[in-house]
Amino acid sequence: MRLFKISITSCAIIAMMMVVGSPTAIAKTVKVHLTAQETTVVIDNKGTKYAAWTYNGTIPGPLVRATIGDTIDFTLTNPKTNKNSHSIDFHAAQVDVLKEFAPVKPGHSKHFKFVPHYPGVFMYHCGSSPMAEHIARGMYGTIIIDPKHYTKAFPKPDREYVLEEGQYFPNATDAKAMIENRGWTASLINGKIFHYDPVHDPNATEVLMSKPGELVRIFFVNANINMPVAFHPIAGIWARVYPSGNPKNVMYGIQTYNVAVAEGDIFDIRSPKGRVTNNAIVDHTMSAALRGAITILMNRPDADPKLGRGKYILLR
Ligand SMILES: [Cu+2]
Repeated sequence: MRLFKISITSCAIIAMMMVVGSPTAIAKTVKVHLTAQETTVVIDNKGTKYAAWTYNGTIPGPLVRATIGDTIDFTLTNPKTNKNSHSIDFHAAQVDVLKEFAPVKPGHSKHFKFVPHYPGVFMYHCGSSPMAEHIARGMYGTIIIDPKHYTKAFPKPDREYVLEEGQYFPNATDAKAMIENRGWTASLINGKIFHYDPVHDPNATEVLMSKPGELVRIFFVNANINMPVAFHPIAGIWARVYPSGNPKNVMYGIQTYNVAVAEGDIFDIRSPKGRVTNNAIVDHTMSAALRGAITILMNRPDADPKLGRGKYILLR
């Protein structure tokens, strides 16, 4: 009887694979272990140090990625060497804010599971008090929940990149100023000012790349404390924008899209074929763009084939 059940299950899985053409459709458990680290990080291309609070030692925290139907098996560790309580708030989860998202004291840890019910791109962050300080100091990241398969309206991209924007408050201890939006001096893209912009910062060494005509998909999260983001690709147009990254939410031919605080969206862009072009992907809000929120996307035949794939979708 047991054997019979197993063979039925196997047949069902094989049939499912044939329907969607991808083994990723088999539900799996994705183990995620984040450790709160109160540490020093570098926040620009010349090596300026900052007293950060992080997940696993980086701003932003690690990229978490799963497919609809998967189970996220999550653990947060807050080492006893830390001075503060920390927590996790996954925007992809439907749980209890007073239980799963509750603060974890130094020397303790928290474990829970959830099954995401919506595909898309979502922020995660620390919700411990004062939340403005925990996020401003760097306790945020991105979780991508992929749909089970691509469609005509949500095609498979040639390259993928994750970009997360944050406000930089050099006075890390003034939570009141953060709440009142005073004293922020720069914008961070994936944790650094002008991270991928050698045009405005000669110390920048990285850019995003694609080949002319390729479809580039950007997973964008606004991790600012108070400022919406006017997300615009200079010298290009968003071919499609998917609010919250859900393939069912699709808009075409968008020049600038307003991304609310704590919103994540997917942006597709395709460069012209047959010529070298560059885009400057900006937060068109001038106080953000000219203080760090510009990212160069180079579209050229010799684009590094590693970039925008595998572990190189969130460039450190
Ligand atoms: Cu925290």
